[in-house]
Amino acid sequence: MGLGGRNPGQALWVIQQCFVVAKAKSLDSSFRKNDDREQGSLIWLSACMARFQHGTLLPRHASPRYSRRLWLRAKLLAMAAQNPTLPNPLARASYLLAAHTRAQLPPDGGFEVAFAGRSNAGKSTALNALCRQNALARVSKTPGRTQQLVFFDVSVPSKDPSHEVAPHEQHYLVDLPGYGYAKVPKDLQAHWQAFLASYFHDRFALRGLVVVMDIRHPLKEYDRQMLGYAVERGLPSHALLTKADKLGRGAQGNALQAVRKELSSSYGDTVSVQTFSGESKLGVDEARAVVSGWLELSR
Ligand SMILES: Nc1nc2c(ncn2[C@@H]2O[C@H](COP(=O)(O)OP(=O)(O)OP(=O)(O)O)[C@@H](O)[C@H]2O)c(=O)[nH]1
Ligand SMILES: [Mg+2]
Repeated sequence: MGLGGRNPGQALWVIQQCFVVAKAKSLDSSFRKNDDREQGSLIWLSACMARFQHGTLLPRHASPRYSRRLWLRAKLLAMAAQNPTLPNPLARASYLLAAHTRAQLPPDGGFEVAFAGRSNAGKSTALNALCRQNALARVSKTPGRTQQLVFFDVSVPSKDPSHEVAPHEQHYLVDLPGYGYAKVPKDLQAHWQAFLASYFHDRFALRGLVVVMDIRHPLKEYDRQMLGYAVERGLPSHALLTKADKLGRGAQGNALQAVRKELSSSYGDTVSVQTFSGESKLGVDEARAVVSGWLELSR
């Protein structure tokens, strides 16, 4: 029994719905990691569709169980097509520039959210996950990969393409160089520290700070220093306890509780915290909502 045996008209409709999803997704160059499997299913379903039209939807030996699995998968994908996920205003992020000195910073006046954290903590990975892009920020196993303040543009495009977005309407995500990597030469470390301190001190556009910490080693000295900068100037901060996929559920919960307690005793309620994983995508929607809220972006 093939799909056609169930109800050919309905089966064709379901598969056509899958095509709609496939087409919409292929327009979006950035697939979520989890979507790769879905894309595989869609390619497979496309092949089925072609065979459906030629009256040979499934091989003759296809078992009822196999047919049913195909049917269910098609139905789920069609349901997904009817319930599109929430819009992601960060998905349009594109690389703008990398600044090594103050003079290289883009004009100050719009909205910015900075991502800070120890070297190798997972800042660039978190940024990519929020923007649902795999290769926006450079990720590396080798610590010290991000060596400047890297700006990504998430501004709402101007309605009139001949007009540039005004400086006060510009929206950026900023990937900061990781701190605490011993192999970075001393003078470069001193340069970053001074540059970051001045950036935090008087960057008007800065609306929020995300501090990315490995869930297994949270709240080290430099993390506290960063949070201190933010609290000093009344900037809201959000801590991402990342690489949560490396711990079991219970250990994740314990780590979250412990960090929450420490943050509230040191900084009151100005610093929020959540568990996160760039690998399993745990907590991505929650973090994206915080960042988009600070940037006042809803579309
Ligand atoms: N398992 C797991 N690995 C992660 C996660 N996030 C990042 N990694 C890995 O950790 C390493 C460092 O990630 P990056 O995103 O480059 O870290 P970074 O903080 O930007 O590092 P620097 O730019 O060097 O400061 C890479 O090998 C990532 O694949 C996560 O949530 N889970
Ligand atoms: Mg990085």
